[in-house]
Amino acid sequence: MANLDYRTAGESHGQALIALIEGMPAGVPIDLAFINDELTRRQGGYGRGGRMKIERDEAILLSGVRRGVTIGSPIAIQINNRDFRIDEAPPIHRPRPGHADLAGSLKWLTTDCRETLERASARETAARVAAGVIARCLLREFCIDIIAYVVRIFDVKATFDREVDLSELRRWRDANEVYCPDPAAAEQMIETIRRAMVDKDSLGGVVEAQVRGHPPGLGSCMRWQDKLDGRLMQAVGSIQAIKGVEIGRGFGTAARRGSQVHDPIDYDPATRDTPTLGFRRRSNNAGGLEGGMTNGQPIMVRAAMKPISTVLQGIDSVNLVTKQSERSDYERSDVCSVPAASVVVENVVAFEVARVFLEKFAGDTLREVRAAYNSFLTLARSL
Ligand code: EPS
Repeated sequence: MANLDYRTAGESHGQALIALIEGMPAGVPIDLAFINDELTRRQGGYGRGGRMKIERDEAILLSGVRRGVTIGSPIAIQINNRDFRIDEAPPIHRPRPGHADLAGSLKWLTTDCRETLERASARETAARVAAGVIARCLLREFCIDIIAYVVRIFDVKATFDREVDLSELRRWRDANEVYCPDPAAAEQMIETIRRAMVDKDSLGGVVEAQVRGHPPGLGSCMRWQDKLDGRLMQAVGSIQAIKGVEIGRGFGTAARRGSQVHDPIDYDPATRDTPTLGFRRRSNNAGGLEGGMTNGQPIMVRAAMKPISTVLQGIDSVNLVTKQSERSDYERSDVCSVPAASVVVENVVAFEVARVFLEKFAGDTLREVRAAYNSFLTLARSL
């Protein structure tokens, strides 16, 4: 059986986006409404521009699912672009600093940045979200839950209790347009984005994801390629406009002594029957990952997003045809898409967790995966 994996295809103004997911066992119920809700959330968030008024992202399940349940074959999902005009869209000759425009034009030997930007565009993340939700349909069967939310936009930082139930955290997050669990910070974030809009500028921020309910031992320290922390960094770091990824306390650990960083271990027999197997940590600076493997604590991932590179006021650039100095091109853009990026991070993290979950508990059918999972927990509890 194929390892769980996915690919995406599609251009920003092409006919459609495609997600192709392979290696999903048979027997997993697929929740189409869940996919579409996440696609809608990804389109939202305060600070989005004109394009999102055009699009209505909706997943069309082309294959791999029969009567709402996977049958083990590749799952293809199509999301149509309403703004389909790739052949008519004008050439772009003045690369936007920060975008893929210049590097791509040099790479593909063209003076038309559109050849590159059509694929480099964050439009592609709709397909990643769809794939991530498919993975979550499997994780749900094992009560593994994932959330991501916005913790910072520009200089506004959120303060809230990260350890509350995910349902509560989700309720806080979904109560405002910037997907931030702190309502006071959310208001300031909205005002900050509004001011950037007036100034014809753009803003970045920080997103945080948490995974809970998973067992220890996902990922491996045996081959560097299998370390889950490294895989999460690659998956999250490859999301458009992400410039930094931290696990747990991340860069903050460098400024503390070891005794203040490493999370002391306790054993509580009362929680032995949960997926943590009874082991508890007094803190979670490791972000749930040690040696590239889950240790049973929540996985914590943070991602820094740069300000969007298409800015209304333009940035000094060079016309690739004339080689004269000019301001960068502008058609339309978002001012801030950190809230949308949080939806992408949430689902991209989910896919990586499902991937390592199936590596450990592989099976052609959900029943076999469940049996492998239960058998592992039984053996681990009998240590
Ligand atoms: C993007 C530019 C904008 C964004 C787009 C990402 O698109 P357009 O050039 O059509 O106005 O709206 O994001 C999406 C379309 C999306 O679905 O998130 C870019 O250059 O990266």
